[in-house]
Amino acid sequence: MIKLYGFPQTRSSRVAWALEEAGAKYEYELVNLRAGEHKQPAFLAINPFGKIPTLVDDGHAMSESAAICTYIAEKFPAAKLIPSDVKARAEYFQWLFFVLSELEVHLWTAAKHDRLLPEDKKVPAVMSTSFWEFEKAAAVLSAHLKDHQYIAGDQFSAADIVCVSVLHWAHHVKVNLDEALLNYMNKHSERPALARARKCEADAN
Ligand SMILES: N[C@@H](CCC(=O)N[C@@H](CS)C(=O)NCC(=O)O)C(=O)O
Repeated sequence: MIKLYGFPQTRSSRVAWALEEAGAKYEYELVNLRAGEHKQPAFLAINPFGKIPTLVDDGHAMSESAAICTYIAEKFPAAKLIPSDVKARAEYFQWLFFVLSELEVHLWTAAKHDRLLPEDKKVPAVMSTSFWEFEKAAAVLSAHLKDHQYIAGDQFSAADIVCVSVLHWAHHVKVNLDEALLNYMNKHSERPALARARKCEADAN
C-alpha cells in the first residue's frame, strides 16, 4: 500500500505525477502546510524532517522528491521511467542531479529570501544572484534540449518529471524561460498523467 503525503503545487506534485505515470495505486493524504500540519507530532512521527513529499510504501517511509520519483520508476519497471542500461542510467542521474543542484537550488534560495526565512535572516539581494545563477544553468539545459526531446536518453523518464516540475516553478515565479525550455515544458505538460495528478491534488484539497 502506497501513501503519498503532500500538498498541492509543491514538490509532492512531481511524486503524484510519477505515481500516475507508473499506473500505481496510491492514497493521497493532504498535509496542510499553511496550517503547519507538517510540524505536528503526528506527521513528525512519519517523517522527522517535517517535509513533504513523504512516501510510505508498506511501512517504509521515504523523503526527497527526486529519490522518491526514482524509487517509483524502479518499483514499476513496466512504465519505463528509468533506463535499464547502465550508461543510460548514468545519464539519467547526471541530469537529475543537475536539475536539483544547478537549477532548483536557486529557485529555493530565492523563495527563502523572498518569503520563507525569518525577517532577520532575509538578504533580499541574494534573490537577483539566485535568478542569475538559475539562468546560467538554464542556458546549458536549453542548449541540450534543442536537439533532445527528453532530458536523458530517448524516452520520457522520471528525470523529465522532476525537470518539468522545476520549470513550472520557474515559470510561476516569472523567471524568463527561452523558447526551447518553454517548448519542452509545454509539450510534457500535456501528458494525461500530469492532469490526473493535478486532479488528485485538487480533490484532496
Ligand atoms: N529536497 C526536498 C525538499 C522538500 C521540501 O522542502 N518540501 C517543502 C514543500 S515543497 C516543505 O515541506 N516545506 C515545509 C518546510 O520546509 O517547513 C525534496 O525535494 O523533497
